[in-house]
Amino acid sequence: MKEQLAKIRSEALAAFGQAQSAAELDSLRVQYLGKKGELTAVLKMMGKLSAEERPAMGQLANEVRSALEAAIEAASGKLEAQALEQRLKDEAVDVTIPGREVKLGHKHPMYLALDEIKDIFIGMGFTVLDGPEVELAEYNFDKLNAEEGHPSRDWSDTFYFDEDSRVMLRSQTSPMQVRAMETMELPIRIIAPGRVYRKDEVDATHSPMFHQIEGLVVDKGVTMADLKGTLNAVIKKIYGPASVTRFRPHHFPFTEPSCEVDIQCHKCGGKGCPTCKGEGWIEVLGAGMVHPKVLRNCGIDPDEYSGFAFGMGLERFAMGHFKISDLRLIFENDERFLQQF
Ligand code: 2U9
Repeated sequence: MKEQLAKIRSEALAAFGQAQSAAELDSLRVQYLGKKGELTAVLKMMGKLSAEERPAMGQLANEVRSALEAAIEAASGKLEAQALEQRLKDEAVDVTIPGREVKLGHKHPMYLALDEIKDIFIGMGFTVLDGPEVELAEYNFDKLNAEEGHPSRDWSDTFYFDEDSRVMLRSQTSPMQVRAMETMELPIRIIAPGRVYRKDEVDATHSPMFHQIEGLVVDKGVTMADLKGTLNAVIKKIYGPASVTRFRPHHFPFTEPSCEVDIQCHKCGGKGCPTCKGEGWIEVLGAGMVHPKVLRNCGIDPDEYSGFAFGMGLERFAMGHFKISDLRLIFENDERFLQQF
């Protein structure tokens, strides 16, 4: 038995010293010290010894167990230290490596342009409204005096969702003004910017989705003079105090009378040049006095109230403002383009 204990001791100590991992060490512990372990098996045989042999052998067995336990403890400490060292090595951070540049974006030129225009109107007491892009034809056309058969209602011009041409992608932001007239308290001073959709082929000046900013003022005694005064003030804020405007008669179904507003070309002073395509004038807005029928359609008595409305294409404004030559650049999201703003 003495020899057996000595053999277990020397074998176990050698094995513990060579263990490569905590798991290996644990299975060695089970092999020698576990319930069915080699040392335990020897200890179980202790009962078969004579009473004289037992104390000395018992002491020896306990010494072996203590030695084994101490060796496991030492090996485990060594393995832990090795593992820590390895982790420190693997996870070492080289603080001298240059960092990766964090690229920060910024507002899209369309939104820079929109912010500029919004600020001007907010400064004049207007409220900015947002509304649905999926609209009812009732709001997009009927209430705006564009009745059945109006060319803009055609399937070739408008994105409809249903056979009956009732639900559509709005082709103008005007339905928002209808909703405002139906729900807001008078007087009203609002602008409604947002996306609109028309079945246009993509080219340098057209896109099936673009942005409009429309505005509406409704109060008692509003006249064409208010329209001209307000729009002239806005145009001078955008294009400078020296800018010259021209109001040309036009037709829209929702306004009567209607007009288009031009600014005199700032490049040639009205003589005609490539910027104004030889015209001397650049169209910037459409506008008019809200048609009495439209007021009535929206629950407002045209004998008591009147109003003016206006509209502009935001891409067109941004292209002039930032000297963008092709509308497609605005939507392509090429960083080389976007970084210029
Ligand atoms: C209501 C009543 C009247 C909105 C108006 C325009 C004139 C106009 C175009 C400019 C270029 C749209 O982006 S564009 O294609 N718009 O010229 N819009 S008056 O009139 C309204 C709107 C709503 C209830």
